[in-house]
Amino acid sequence: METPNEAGPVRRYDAIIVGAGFSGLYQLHLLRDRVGLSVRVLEAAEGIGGTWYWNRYPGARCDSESYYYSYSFSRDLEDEWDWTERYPEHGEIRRYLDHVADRFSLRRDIQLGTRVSGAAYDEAAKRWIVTTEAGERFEAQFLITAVGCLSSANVPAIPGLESFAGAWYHTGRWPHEGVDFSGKRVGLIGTGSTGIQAAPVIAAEAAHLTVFQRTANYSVPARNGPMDDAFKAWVRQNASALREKARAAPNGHPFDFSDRSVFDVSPAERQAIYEAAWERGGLRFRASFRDIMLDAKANETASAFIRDKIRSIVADPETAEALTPRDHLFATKRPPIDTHYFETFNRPNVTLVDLKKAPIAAIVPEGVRIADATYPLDVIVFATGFDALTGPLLSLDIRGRDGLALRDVWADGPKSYLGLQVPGFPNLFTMTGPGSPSVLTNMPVAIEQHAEWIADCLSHLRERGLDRVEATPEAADMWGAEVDRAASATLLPMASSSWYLGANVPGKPRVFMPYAGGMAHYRGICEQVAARGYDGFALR
Ligand code: N01
Repeated sequence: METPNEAGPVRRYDAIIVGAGFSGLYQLHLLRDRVGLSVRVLEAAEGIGGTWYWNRYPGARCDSESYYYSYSFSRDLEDEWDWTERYPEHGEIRRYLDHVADRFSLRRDIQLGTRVSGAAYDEAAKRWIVTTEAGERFEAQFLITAVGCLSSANVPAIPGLESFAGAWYHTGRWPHEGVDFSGKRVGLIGTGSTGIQAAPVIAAEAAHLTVFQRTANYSVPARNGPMDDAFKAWVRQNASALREKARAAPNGHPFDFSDRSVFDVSPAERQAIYEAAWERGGLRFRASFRDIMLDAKANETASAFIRDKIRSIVADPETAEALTPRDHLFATKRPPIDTHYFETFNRPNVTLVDLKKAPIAAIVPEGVRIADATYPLDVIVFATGFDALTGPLLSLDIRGRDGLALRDVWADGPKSYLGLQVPGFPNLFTMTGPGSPSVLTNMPVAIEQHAEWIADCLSHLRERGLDRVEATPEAADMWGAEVDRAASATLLPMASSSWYLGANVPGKPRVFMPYAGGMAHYRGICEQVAARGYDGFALR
C-alpha cells in the first residue's frame, strides 16, 4: 500500500527483507507463503544470488559439496535439480537460485537495484522506516537482514592505488563480462580461500602472475570433478539421510567427525589416515580426528602433515619455505581447499612475493612497490577479503529505539542474542549475524534454521495478537558469554590474523564473532528458547 508524504510515497509491508541471496529467498518464501505476511525484499544487486551474484572471479566455486550446499526444505526441488560437479561453480549456483526464485514465484516480491541506506525504528508507530539510496521509503513491522556475512569488500587503503595506470578489481565485485588476462602481468594480493582458488586459473591465462602473500596458508586439495551418474543416484537414494546427518552435525556438513584422537593411533597409522584424507580432499580433512580443532598438539600433527605436502609439491625450496605457514595452526583460520594451488608456483610464469619480509609500500602507476623494488603490473586483483559479519550490517545505518545506532552499540564488538536480535532494536532479525554459527557451518543449513525459527516466531506473535519481540539485555549478555565460552573451547581464537576475529580490517575490534558451539547444539538452544515462550525475548 502507498501513502504520500513530504518525502514521497511510503510503501507499507508487514516485513522488509534486505538481500536476495540464499537467506532472503527462503525467508521470503516462508513469511509470505506460510505465515501469510506481505513482504518486500530489497536487493542492491541487479540480480538475485547474494554472494554468488558478486563473486564471479576466476575459479570461484563453493567449498561445500553441491548436493548439500543447497536447500533441503523441498524434496521436489531436490529431486528436480541436477548438479554437474562435486563443488558447484559460481554460475551453476546462480542458475540454481534463479530456478528457486521462479519455482516458488519469488520474483514478484523482490525489488532489485535497490540499496538500503538507512533503517530507523519509529517507536510511536512501532514500525521500521527503511530508506534507499534512490530516496524510496518503506515501512514495515518487521525488518529482517539477509545481507550475508562476507559481502562488504575489503579493499586495503594502500597509498597510491588511485595512481595505478592499469586496471584493478576486488574479487567480490567481479565484472560480469569477465577480465581478459591474456598477455597481461597480473598481481594477486591475498592468499585466503579466494586467492587460493583464483591463482591457478589466472596463472593459466596471464603472461605472468605475481602473488603477494602476507600470511602463508594451509590448503587441502578439493578434488573437484564431475558428479557421475552413480554418485548422483546414490545422493538421490540417500537424500533424506544425508540432510538429516547435515542437520545433526556440528558444522552442517553430512560427514562424520572421527571419534578417534590423534593420539589413539601410531604415527604410521596417523600418517596413513592423513594421506587418505588428503587423497579424498575437501573440508572433511578436519574430521580425520576428533581433536584436530580442540587440542593444539593434536592439530600440530595435521599442520605438520600439510607443511610436508607443501614442501613436497613446490619445487623451489625458498618458495616452498615462504608458502609454509608457521604462525598459526591448520583450520584456525577458515581453511581453503584448492585445485593445484601449490603446484601453480612451479610454473615459470608465477612469482611469490613474501610480504612478511617487506610489506607493500605503495601502489605506483607501473605496479606495486615494495622497499626498493617495483613489480610492473597491468592488472591488480585484490583477493583481500571482507569486513566480515558486522560490515554488511553496519553499512545499513540501522537505528533502533531512541535513535540508538547499531554502529555505536557495537563499537567494542558485536553483541546479540542467538545472533538473531540486538536489545534496543525491536522486530529486527539479523540472519546469520554475529553470534550465530553462520560462517562456521555449511551456510544453507544455518540459513534454513534461522529462516524457519524467525517464521515460527512471527507466527507465534500473530497468533497471540502481539506485535513486538525484542531481545533483553540480560539475554544478550548471557549469549555473549556463551559465544566467548564456545570459541575458547576450540583452537579458533588462536589465529591472530583471522577474519573471524576482525583482524583483517584495520581498527576493527578484535572479538571472535561467530558461534563456535556447533550448529546442532545451537539449533537445540533455539528450539528450547521457543518452547519456553521465547525465553530471553520481551514479547508485547
Ligand atoms: O578473504 P580472507 P577471502 N596487504 O580474508 C590478505 C569465504 N569464501 O576472500 O591473512 C596484503 O580469507 C590476507 O592476509 P592476512 C570463506 O569463508 C568461501 O579469501 O590477513 N594482503 C589474506 O591472505 C573465506 O574464508 C568460498 O595476513 C592483505 C587475504 O588477503 C572468506 O570467504 C570461496 C591485505 C584475504 O583472505 C574470505 O575469503 C572463497 C593487505 N593490506 C571465499 N589485506 C567458498 O567456496 C588482506 N590481505 C564458499
